[in-house]
Amino acid sequence: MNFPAFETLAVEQQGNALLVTINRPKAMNALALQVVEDLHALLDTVTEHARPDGGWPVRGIILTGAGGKAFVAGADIREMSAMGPDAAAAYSARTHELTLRLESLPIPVIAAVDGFALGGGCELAMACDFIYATEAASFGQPEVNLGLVPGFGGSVRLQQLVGPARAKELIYTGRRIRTAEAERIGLVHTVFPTATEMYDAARSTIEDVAAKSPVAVANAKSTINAALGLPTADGLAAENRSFSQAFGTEDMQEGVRAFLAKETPSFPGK
Ligand code: DAK
Repeated sequence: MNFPAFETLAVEQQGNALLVTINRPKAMNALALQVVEDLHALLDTVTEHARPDGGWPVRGIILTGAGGKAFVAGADIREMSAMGPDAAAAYSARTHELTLRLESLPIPVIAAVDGFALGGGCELAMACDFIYATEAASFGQPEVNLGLVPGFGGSVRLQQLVGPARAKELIYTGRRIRTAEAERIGLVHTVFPTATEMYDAARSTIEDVAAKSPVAVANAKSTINAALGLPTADGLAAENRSFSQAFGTEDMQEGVRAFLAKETPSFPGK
């Protein structure tokens, strides 16, 4: 698999996982527009090859930050200070599009957070399927300190994860929270003592997923995302469509056949 040369990303395939590292450690991996554009270019390549029947061995992405101090410390404040309304609108459009693309990928994306995940960094992590973090990580939406409001989906995704009251308290105060609290309120999925253990667990999760039907995993992800925030009856209708479509897939035939034959399934990804 060939990727274009990225100015701000390091990309490495590890088994079935693609480890994507935002690599601007001197600026705490702040989300400059170039980072957003590099992530788009990465997703162009992934989307091209990660179709369930695409035969590509990457079954999940681990998104992280370089340097051990930060996942991402937010939008690049220096770059933002030079923006006028037009540049801000273009930045806004590209960043929103990026989070929607992460959510619509047919494979899971795990945010692996060691250090600061602030502002746009916390929002980028929330656009992943779930967040693994080290004990040393911290999270927050400090935009109010800059006279800003969350602009990268935080007003929407934070309350989906932790509920509106907790989201409001965190956003109104800009307070930074440690991983233990982030886990308690449902923002972080699992906490690890060290970064090594976190990356091992993320890889292991993706290897677990890689043994399953790629079509079923992709459908589960799109159905859960589509059902988010819908009235219950509409969410159930989305699930019904996805469930019935599964009966037309070769993966479902293979999974059921293998179970009845007491064999390990070999999913064709169709
Ligand atoms: N942008 C640019 N540079 C940053 C940065 C950032 N967000 N965060 C840190 N840096 C740089 C620092 O300027 C410093 O650079 P030098 O001075 O060495 O050149 C270097 O990283 C190290 O930072 P510190 O010296 O401050 O290191 P400390 O360990 O003392 O503190 C810190 C680390 C992360 C707690 C602190 O740097 C900090 O508070 N950083 C700012 C965090 C923050 O406020 N983030 C939220 C930014 S607002 C939008 C989409 C998204 C957004 C907005 C709009 N649209 C779609 C329109 C998002 C907005 C935000 O994220």
